Amino acid sequence: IIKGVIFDLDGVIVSTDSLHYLAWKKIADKEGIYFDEEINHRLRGVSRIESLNILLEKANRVYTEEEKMRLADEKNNYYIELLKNLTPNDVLPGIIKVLKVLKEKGIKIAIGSSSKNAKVILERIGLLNSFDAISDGNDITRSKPFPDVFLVTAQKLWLKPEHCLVVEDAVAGIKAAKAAGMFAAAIGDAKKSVEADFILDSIEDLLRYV
Ligand code: B16
Ligand code: MG
Repeated sequence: IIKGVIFDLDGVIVSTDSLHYLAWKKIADKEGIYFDEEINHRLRGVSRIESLNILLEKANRVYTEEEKMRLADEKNNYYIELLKNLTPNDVLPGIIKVLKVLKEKGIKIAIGSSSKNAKVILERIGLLNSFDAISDGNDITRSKPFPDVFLVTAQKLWLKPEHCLVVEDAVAGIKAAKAAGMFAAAIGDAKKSVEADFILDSIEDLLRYV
């Protein structure tokens, strides 16, 4: 029995995944490093610094820790600039309806994101006060595929992991949900995950499972 649904943010509630791509692409181009959409899928759900490490796999030299910190900061500054253009119109289709139905059914709703910018994003899209709990990259040190962000969220909801269902667009996020002992529903890129309990062709499909 599902008592709480934990939503990933980037790629599930709002398409900030495409903004992450633009910001990383700018860094890659400046550094002369090959980067494409395929590599970008691997950055879904993982932390900023781990994302940079994946991007640097294609670099032809070694970067110092100091250089890495500078590049990660630079990327985040571009990304924050891009976030300023977000409005409530950027909430992905079907989300508002699904949140409303879940609330009506008495199911708790939460955000479990790896992003340190999660609250800024939720504020911009007008959903900061819509959830029973929000956990993000500031609550944890190990990001997805570790289960930490979802376990913290379940605690904030006062729910056991086995009563929670996670909605994710990242393969790393599905792994994290399963490692947390929760149900996992995959949408978008995560549909290729073999670990997901449910595959969603659209977010409304979620309502079949709760
Ligand atoms: P930031 P999610 C994740 O958010 C993104 O999918 C991932 O691409 C990003 O690297 C990570 O947040 C960290 O984001 O640089 O803003 O702290 O999908 O877990 O909501
Ligand atoms: Mg995501």
